Amino acid sequence: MQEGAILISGVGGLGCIWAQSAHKRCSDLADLLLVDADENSFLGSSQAHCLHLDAIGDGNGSAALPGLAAHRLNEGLSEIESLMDRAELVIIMAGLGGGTGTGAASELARFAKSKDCLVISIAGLPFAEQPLRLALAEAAMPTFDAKSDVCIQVSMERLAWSSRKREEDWITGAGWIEDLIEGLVTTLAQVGKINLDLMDLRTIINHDGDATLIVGTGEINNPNEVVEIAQNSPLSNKDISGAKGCLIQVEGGPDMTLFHLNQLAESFIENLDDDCQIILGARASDEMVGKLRLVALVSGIKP
Ligand SMILES: Nc1nc2c(ncn2[C@@H]2O[C@H](COP(=O)(O)OP(=O)(O)OP(=O)(O)O)[C@@H](O)[C@H]2O)c(=O)[nH]1
Ligand SMILES: [Mg+2]
Repeated sequence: MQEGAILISGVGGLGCIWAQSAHKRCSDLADLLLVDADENSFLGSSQAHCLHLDAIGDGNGSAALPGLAAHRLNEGLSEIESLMDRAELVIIMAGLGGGTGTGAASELARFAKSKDCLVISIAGLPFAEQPLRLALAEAAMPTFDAKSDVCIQVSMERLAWSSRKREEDWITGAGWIEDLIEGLVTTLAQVGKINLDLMDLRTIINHDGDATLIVGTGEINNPNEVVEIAQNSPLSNKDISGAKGCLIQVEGGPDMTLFHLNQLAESFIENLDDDCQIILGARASDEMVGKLRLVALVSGIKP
């Protein structure tokens, strides 16, 4: 792995599923780390670095005890230290409300920050009809948020609702999470028409206030619709009007022109502050023929 390395990591059952499916889309550009108490989460991922938090020695999970999961993670840090030393951006995914993800994800974020990595987290929040899980998740959320540079909260209810419309499985994130990670990783790891890098990401993240990530994919002939899809994505839970910083990556096929790029960017930027610092990147790839994808990191949002 070269300098500026990206590490995609999943913590707990759902986090590992999300991380694995996102990593499949960009496996030559990022490393994969899976952390769980349940060894079944590691099946089918031969390329993954796995950290097994064997809480009670039966290999089956940490039985809704976040504190124990956090403790086990800290005991296993030496196993992942060299991976963290190499990484510059760490993406952490976890569904909160169980034991492992709730307890260990923020500890992983803390460790990554201690190694000077940029940390972007995706936290799934449980369904309202799971009150105990919801309470555990809400108690853990502020710490996870504080240990991350950007923490995106995904309501699983919203995810499930949009997945039904797409006739896809919410547990796999219905493609939204994969799109977001793939967009982010290709933005930062590959040379595009206009190249962005981790320095640009740091610049935008450093604005005071909240930050969030937004993604949308649509048809090349309708850039405005791509912006609408991005704004209505189940992953964007924050009001971005008046934002002070924005890193935008537009991806398309070889058929993408500067006209498409400008139209998409302008339609998105309209909602932000007049003085918003904007960094724009673009990339063309054969897989995106006929399509446009917008990935934006928006910062300086009023909390
Ligand atoms: N309704 C529903 N919710 C789920 C399902 N799987 C995961 N969740 C939600 O996702 C959250 C995290 O689940 P997991 O990732 O499996 O939990 P974990 O981190 O592995 O935690 P432990 O297994 O308790 O150690 C839970 O709080 C649930 O709200 C599912 O199949 N159905
Ligand atoms: Mg589990």
